[in-house]
Amino acid sequence: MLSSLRIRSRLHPDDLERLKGKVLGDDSYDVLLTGPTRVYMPDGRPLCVYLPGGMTGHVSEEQYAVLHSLRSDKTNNRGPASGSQYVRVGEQKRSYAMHVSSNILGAFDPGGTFRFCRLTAWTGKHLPEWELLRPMLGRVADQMKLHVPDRYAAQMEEIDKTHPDWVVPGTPFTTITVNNTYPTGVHTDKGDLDKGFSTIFCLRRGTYSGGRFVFPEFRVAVDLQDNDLILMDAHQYHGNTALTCACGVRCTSYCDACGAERISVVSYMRSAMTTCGSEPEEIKRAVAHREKFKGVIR
Ligand SMILES: O=C(O)CCC(=O)C(=O)O
Repeated sequence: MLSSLRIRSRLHPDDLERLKGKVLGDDSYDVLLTGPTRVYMPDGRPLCVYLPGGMTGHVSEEQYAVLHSLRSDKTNNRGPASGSQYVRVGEQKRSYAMHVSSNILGAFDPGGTFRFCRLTAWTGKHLPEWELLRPMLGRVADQMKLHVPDRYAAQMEEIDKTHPDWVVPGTPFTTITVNNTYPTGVHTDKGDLDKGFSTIFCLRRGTYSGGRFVFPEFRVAVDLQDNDLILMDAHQYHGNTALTCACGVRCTSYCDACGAERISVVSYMRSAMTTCGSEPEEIKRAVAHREKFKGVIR
C-alpha cells in the first residue's frame, strides 16, 4: 500500500543555486521516506514513487556480475553530477570534473564529435551481456506502467516513433546509466524525455552509510536499499549524500578493502532518439561523416 505525501514548500531559488554540483549532507533533507510512498510537488505534479524491494527477485547473480564488472570504467563526462566543484582560476570559473564510475549502456543520440545515433561503446562490445541485462529492465518498465501510467503512456508514445534498433524491447527505455559507489552532486538530468519519467534501482553489497538520494529543493530523501526502486522526475534537482564504508573512510568508488558497493541503475528515454534512422542507416551516416573529415578526425 503506497502512502501519499504532498510537499508544501520548496527551497528558495538562491539557496538551491548554491547547492548545484555539491555533494549533500544529512542537513539537506527533513523527510526521509522509509516505506512505499508517492510524493507530489507543491503544484501537484508527481515528484517520485518510492518502491522498497521493487526489484527483489528480478536481478539475478549473473546480471549483478555484469553490472559489477563495469566498476573500473571511469569517466569525467558527468559534469556536476560527478560532485565536482567549480573553482576560480584568475578571472575564470572552471569545473574540474572528477573521474567516477558511470557507464552508459544502450543507445545514444548525436552529440559532440558523434554526428550519428549509435549503441554506446560498452554495448557494442558486450552484446551478450547487454541482452542478459534486458529482462530486469522489463521489470522496471512494468512498475512504471503500474505506478505512473500517464508518464509511461507519454513515454511509449515517443518510443513508438523511435526505430526499434534503439529501444530496449518491451520497455519505454533507450538508455541506461550505471553508477558505482560515488555520490552524485546536485544536478538535473539532461536529454531525457520531459513528459516521461526516470527510474533508479539500487544494488548494495558490503556495509556503508550515506549515499542517500535527495531532492534538495523539496528536502525529501530516501536511503535506497538493495533492490529498491524509485520512479522519479529527473528534471528536479537531485543528488546523493557522501558515502562512508566499513573501513571508516569516505568512498567515491567501490571499496576493494571491505567490498562496500552501491550500484545505481538509471533507466530512461533520450528524447532525440526519435530522430534516428535504423542502425544500418546510422552506420552509413557515420561512415559518410568520417569520409568528409578524413585527415581531420580519426
Ligand atoms: O545514484 C543515484 O542515486 C543517483 C544517480 C543519478 O542521479 C544519475 O546518474 O544521474
